[in-house]
Amino acid sequence: MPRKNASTPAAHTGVRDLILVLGDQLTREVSSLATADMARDLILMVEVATEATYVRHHKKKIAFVFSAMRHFAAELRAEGRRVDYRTLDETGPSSSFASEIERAIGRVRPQRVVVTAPGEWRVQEDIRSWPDKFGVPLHCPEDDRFVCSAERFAAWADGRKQLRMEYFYREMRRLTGLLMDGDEPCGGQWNFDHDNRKAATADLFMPEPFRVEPDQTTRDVLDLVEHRFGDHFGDLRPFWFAATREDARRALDHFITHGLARFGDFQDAMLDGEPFLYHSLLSAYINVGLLGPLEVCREVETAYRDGRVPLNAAEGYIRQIIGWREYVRGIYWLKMPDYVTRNYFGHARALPEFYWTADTRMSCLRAAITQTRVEAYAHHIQRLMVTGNFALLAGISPQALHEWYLMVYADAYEWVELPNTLGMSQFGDGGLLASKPYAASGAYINRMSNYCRSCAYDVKQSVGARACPLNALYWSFLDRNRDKLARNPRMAQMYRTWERMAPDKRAALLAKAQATLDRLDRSTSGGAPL
Ligand code: FAD
Ligand code: DLZ
Ligand code: SF4
Repeated sequence: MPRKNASTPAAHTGVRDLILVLGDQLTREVSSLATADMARDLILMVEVATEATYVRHHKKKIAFVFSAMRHFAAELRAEGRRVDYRTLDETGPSSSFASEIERAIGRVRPQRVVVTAPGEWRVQEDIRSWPDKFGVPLHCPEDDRFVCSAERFAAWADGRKQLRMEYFYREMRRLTGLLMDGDEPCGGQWNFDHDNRKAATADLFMPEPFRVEPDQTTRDVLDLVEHRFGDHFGDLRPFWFAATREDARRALDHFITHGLARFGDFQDAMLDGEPFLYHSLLSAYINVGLLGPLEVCREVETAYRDGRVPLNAAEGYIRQIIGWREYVRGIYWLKMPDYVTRNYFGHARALPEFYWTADTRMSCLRAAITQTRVEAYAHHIQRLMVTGNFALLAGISPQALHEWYLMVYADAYEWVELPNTLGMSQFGDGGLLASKPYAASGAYINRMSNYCRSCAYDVKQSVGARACPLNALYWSFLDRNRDKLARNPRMAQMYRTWERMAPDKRAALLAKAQATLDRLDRSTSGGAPL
């Protein structure tokens, strides 16, 4: 952003509200802007060092957020709004939201600071301290871009023994009217998930992801990120994210035209060399506010009602957004700040080095981590059943893993990432979010992908040098957590199978698992990769 756009004190006198718009609040109708007065209020947007480094985000994530922020500020100015935008070069290497608010208050002496409630607990706590610190009243309207407010979720959760997503989702369907025929769900059924578990085959036609050529604003940001955050994880270029609402809308149209019809069938599939399959790649755009969650769902519903996509695709997609996305946010605000410390299994192993380097002989993990490094993206089943599953079986600290997921994905914000990682993927909350751990042996990955064909390990073997490491790790995970899991009715069958195994077979599996974990620990301190 050119220096001439920076605001001077003289340009912003007589300010009523100083409205701070955060990097994930890039929505024209966001609550802080909804009642803004063009003449008397000043919008503040700041690129700050702490947000880029509180975890060392993937380079592509920082570039995406900064570029989207700069484009958004330019759009607001084009509408005639007064915007004070501070680039990272202007705010400096130790800048934070608090330091920039303090400076702005000094510059323009507003009557009030206004900011839409932030998405993360840590930012909320910081903002709450500002009235005392800076002596200016604060107004923090709710973030109404979500279907379900934190209060509504708490009321729904109150008195329930189990918080099952499915029941919450039905309530959201009724509330929004999405895919409803009167009081009944379209097709007579709420959930078509059983139709959505097809494995992909390499001869399927794959849509190309929607790509945007970087404009000058994005190119400036790419140079900045390379210069300032060159040592962060991940490849910065090629960079092809949409950074404006207009381009994000085009990405949505592209997905509905080319991907949605098969989204349902192949939602859980994985294919070597195909990082995106029929996924929408919209999470980063929705999470910063370039697209509205309900806007996306309504377009998907229209595609179904027009006969362009089958019901299982539209329902499967809408469930992810008004079901899972809203549900994990509800859990986050219901359970923070303690939630982040939960560790049901007491897992404490360090994150393996290969989560950064992809240097592993396990083809499934190599593929998921390589594409994470290159694209700042992996689809849900890769996150849950490849990187998440391995960490669960190997007893990796859920907090270390949480930090990794928060760093490496372009769509990662704690409110959505933490419940998915700690709750869904690691069962760290002891079953609040998931009814059983998402733990699987190599057989699952072999069924849902073609990774095993190119792997150094043999998925059919459980012991021996070439055995797929996940197989023995799976049984040892069950064995060591018997007291925590055996009474779970959804785990009963697996425990019966384990108990029926011959004692020498069980001993061999446990010995193999221990050897794998020893090797993993040695590889983390410089030994040969697993
Ligand atoms: P699609 O497969 O096309 O799904 C459509 C949309 O549904 C997504 O864009 C997203 O908005 C929503 N969605 C789907 N699943 C979920 C879910 N479980 N929770 C919330 N929203 C969902 N999603 C994030 O947005 N940010 C994260 O930091 C994040 N971390 C995750 C960590 C783990 C361990 C796991 C298992 C999942 C995580 N997810 C996260 C959920 C999901 O993996 C991503 O939303 C999805 O992969 C994004 O890709 P997509 O847009 O192509 O999604
Ligand atoms: C993710 C992010 C990054 C990398 N940088 C900024 C920034 O410099 N300025 C900003 O306003 N927001 C940024 N964000 C998004 C914030 O981290 C996000 O708004 C908070 O975590 C609240 O959810
Ligand atoms: Fe992954 Fe095991 Fe298959 Fe290799 S054999 S790709 S480690 S599941």
